[in-house]
Amino acid sequence: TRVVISGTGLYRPPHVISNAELVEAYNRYAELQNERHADAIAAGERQPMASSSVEFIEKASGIKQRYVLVKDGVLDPARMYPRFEPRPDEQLSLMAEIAADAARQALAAAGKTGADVDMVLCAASNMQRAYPAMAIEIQNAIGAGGYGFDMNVACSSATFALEQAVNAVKSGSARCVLVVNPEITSAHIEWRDRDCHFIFGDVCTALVVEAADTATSADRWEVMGTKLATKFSNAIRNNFGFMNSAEDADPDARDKKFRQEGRKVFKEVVPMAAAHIASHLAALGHEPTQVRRFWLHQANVGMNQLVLKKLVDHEVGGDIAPLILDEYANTASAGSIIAFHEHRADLAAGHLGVICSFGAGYSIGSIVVRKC
Ligand code: CO8
Repeated sequence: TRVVISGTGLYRPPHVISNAELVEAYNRYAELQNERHADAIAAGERQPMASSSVEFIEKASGIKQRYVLVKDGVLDPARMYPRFEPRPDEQLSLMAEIAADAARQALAAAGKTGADVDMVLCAASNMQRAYPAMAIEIQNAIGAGGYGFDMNVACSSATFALEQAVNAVKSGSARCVLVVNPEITSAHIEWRDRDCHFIFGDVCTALVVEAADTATSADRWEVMGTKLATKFSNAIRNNFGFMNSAEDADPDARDKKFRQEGRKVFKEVVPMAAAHIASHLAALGHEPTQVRRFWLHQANVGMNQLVLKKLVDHEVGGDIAPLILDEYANTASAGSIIAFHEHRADLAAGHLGVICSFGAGYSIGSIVVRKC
């Protein structure tokens, strides 16, 4: 069975935080902490908190701003995390709400309705609750049949879900799969840590995957192959989990949010990602130079440039590897899908493209597609 991606959708949150606003709030927080601990700092028992800077952020990452679901709380130096209204069980949860929004756009693009969908994969780097699965709530919200389940492979959640979707259609387990990637990163980054406070943004992406012979959309992308890989690493880690309270852990401890050794990740993941893409393309009989567009994971501008340089042996621009991280920041698993969503309309039938994620795990997923 030939399988295609026949539609994509993007939910973009209503609020923007510029680097300047972010740095101003962080630096005020650091000042307040330093005043509070002035005696310990003077006695040499504590290091003062260093300030963040817009110049550092833009130079080190390429990020200029990020979208967030709520701005309230994040920029308050006395709080430094978002303030979400809790919802009763009877109300649609926030993750399901943004997923259903992106899903409706993707379904409309594919010329489908919720009733056509018989598998829902909710794939993201964190889930709002333990159970019932977010995917089942989303399935209900869009009026889909069949079945749904959640998946978490951190930044590679979307590409790993795409392979499951493709295989489900090939095996006959499903006819039309909806993959959604609701990433509410603002609730699991540490806004009080200058090393990572600038990195992430909120967003939700959606994809419709179905057999080529049921697809009616004019914008169809045949999936030529998928390749997934993982290799254990502690360099990106978050210890939040259901055992925390039973371990008498402090819920506010630093290890209960996103943390990473950024330099190590950069050094280790770049060669892995480049080799992964090269071997995947080779297995399909293609050279990297034959690829019209790479929609790469959006974590760091330098990282993407280096992956491409290793692949094609020269610098490439946004026409070959578009960037969206200046506007969206790192949106975990959604990044490469946002790039695919926003930067594919100019490609022609026969053009080859690669969607590739890389991140925590480590995990790498590549999807080779061809415009129908
Ligand atoms: N302002 C000013 N200075 C700073 C700041 C700041 N905000 N932050 C750090 N510095 C300082 C450091 O303290 C350091 O000082 P010193 O030299 O005195 O020690 C100096 O600047 C240089 O710091 P780094 O070496 O850390 O700087 P880098 O140039 O390496 O840039 C990056 C840091 C941007 C983090 C870079 O290393 C990077 O992008 N690495 C790749 C990271 C990556 O791709 N990670 C994958 C992300 S994980 C993921 O995508 C999904 C995870 C799951 C989702 C989680 C959602 C919440």
